[in-house]
Amino acid sequence: MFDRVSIGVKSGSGGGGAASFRREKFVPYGGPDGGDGGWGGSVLIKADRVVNNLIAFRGGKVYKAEGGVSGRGWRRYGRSGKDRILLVPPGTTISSVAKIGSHSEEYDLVQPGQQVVVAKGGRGGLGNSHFASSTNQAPLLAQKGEPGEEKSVLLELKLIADVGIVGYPNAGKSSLLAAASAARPKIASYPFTTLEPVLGVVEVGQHSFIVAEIPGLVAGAHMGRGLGHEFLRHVVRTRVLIHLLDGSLPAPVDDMVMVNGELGLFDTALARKPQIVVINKIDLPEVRARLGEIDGAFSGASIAVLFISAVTGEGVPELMAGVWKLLEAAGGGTAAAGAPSKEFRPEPVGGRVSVSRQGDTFVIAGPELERVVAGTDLTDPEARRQMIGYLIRPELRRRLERAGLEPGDNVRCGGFKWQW
Ligand SMILES: Nc1nc2c(ncn2[C@@H]2O[C@H](COP(=O)(O)OP(=O)(O)OP(=O)(O)O)[C@@H](O)[C@H]2O)c(=O)[nH]1
Ligand SMILES: [Mg+2]
Repeated sequence: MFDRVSIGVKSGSGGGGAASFRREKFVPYGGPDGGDGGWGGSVLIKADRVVNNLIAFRGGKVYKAEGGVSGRGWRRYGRSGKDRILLVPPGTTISSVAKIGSHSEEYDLVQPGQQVVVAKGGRGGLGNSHFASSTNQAPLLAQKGEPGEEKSVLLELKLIADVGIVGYPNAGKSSLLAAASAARPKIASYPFTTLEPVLGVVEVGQHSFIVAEIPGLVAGAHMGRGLGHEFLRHVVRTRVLIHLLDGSLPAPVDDMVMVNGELGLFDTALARKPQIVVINKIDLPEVRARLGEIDGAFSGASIAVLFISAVTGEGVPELMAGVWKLLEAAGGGTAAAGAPSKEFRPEPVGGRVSVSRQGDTFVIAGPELERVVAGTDLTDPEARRQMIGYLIRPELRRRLERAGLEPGDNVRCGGFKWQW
């Protein structure tokens, strides 16, 4: 199963705003009519049953959405860029790779149709009509579109199962799944027969729930021994665990402690899930002979155990009825009842402006303002004059002066530099 992959996503940049003026037959110099740029397309991830694995995302590609188109004269808006929608199987968890100092965000796509915006398209730039004022009726200023967001996201497919069967290799997990459901996992007398989680639907009366066999765990699985702990991520969403123990092994209590230790080392939440402890292979005479001894060992540890034979089916219906009771008590319905989690929010767009001194230059920094600098043709002297007027609004001017600005000093915003 290909169930964990990291991909790059990049939303489209917004289109630039236009700087243009109305031209009419008898109006030699009309008002500003530059339209705004369109929004950049966003990248979305959507759960859809048409896919059942993440193989298509192998290769670490960057998935890009289309950019917005620039605005034009006659106040014509630029067209918005098309969104890019990536389809993943229901049960996929999406997490953004944490930036230093921030938490990574996580989103669960449980039900088909659920979707999340992982990279929000950039806003379009403002056309010059927005820059008209009583003092500037022929603005040459326009704003560049906001750049798209680029990030890397981790996709992880977590099976949606209500119940996980965990235990040592060879304990009989596949046999139990086969006895209780229509699933037909491979069963063999050697360890690690099951290499990937297998699902089966179990029916108890009118009810049904999904049971997953988790590949065998051995001591040190959390350090990669045996098949490692890779599969435990599928257990995270289950609500009840069947802890299956091989009754023919010498010390079932120790085996249980070992497996629980591995669960806890993977995720402490796993160790806290309700468990039903089950001794398997009671059809074997040597096991049957020590049922009392085994029962005593577990009750010494205050643990109630059930006894079954996955081969003959003895005790299996009682076990599944008990599992259903626990599920009902846990509430929340069966399968696909994933924990709600928050949506990715696009980074807050910075309207903030800062003023700082860097050597002999005073720097005005602010994404909104810098986009106006980037969107305006500053080879035109009139546009440069207007830009200075636009940047040094009274409140910014006060801040610059407080920072020690004096006539003759250099001031810079984005790529635009001038002398005070
Ligand atoms: N006698 C007896 N043998 C059993 C029983 N359950 C499983 N076995 C045998 O134990 C061996 C392992 O069974 P599996 O069901 O493949 O065990 P598993 O836990 O899925 O093993 P892995 O997938 O390798 O971890 C097989 O030879 C089974 O026939 C049982 O109830 N009684
Ligand atoms: Mg198996």
